[in-house]
Amino acid sequence: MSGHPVRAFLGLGSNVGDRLANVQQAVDRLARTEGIRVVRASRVYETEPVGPPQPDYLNAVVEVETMLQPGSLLEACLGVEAAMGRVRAERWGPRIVDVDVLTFGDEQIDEPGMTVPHPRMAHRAFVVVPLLELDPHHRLPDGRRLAEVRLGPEALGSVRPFAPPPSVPSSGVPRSHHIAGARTRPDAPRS
Ligand code: GSY
Repeated sequence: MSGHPVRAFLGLGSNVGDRLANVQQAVDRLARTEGIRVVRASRVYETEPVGPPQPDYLNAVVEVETMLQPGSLLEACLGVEAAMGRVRAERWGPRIVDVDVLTFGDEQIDEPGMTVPHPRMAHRAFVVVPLLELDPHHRLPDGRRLAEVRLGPEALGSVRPFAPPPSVPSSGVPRSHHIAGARTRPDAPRS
């Protein structure tokens, strides 16, 4: 665990079984993970699959505060996937649940098995649209704000609001006055 909480965004997706229940279960499991506090969640969107033909996804983004190091946060996300029965068969194939680390504070991490910010997030409407809801001033590593990303009408049309945000259970990590990567005012520079 690190000394102070870091704000991170996680992408959730499901296109197998009871998709909405899967997204909710992923939020619940994250909230029960030591060192993670789920702060809030975006609405749930139904999204057309990117990749090979497969059923539509439900996607959402959650904001968390975490005391974990990036690698441990990734492990926790993979642990949620495994606990929910995800078997990693086909790389771009259908899945019960997907929990991706999209951002970790302002850090840029490029290690085997972990690239953060997620390298394709700005190209994926199923990430951009829910993340915009939570952090409209979000800055990408190239300096652009997320709101400046121009997604074509086709990409935007592939993402439709489906359900209100999953409920966010309270979790044990205490609130801190200083969250790395968070802003005290929307336009303030990142801490
Ligand atoms: O990258 C996560 C899994 N995934 C998704 C997804 O979550 N949503 C949509 N719309 N398409 C996807 N293709 C893959 S792979």
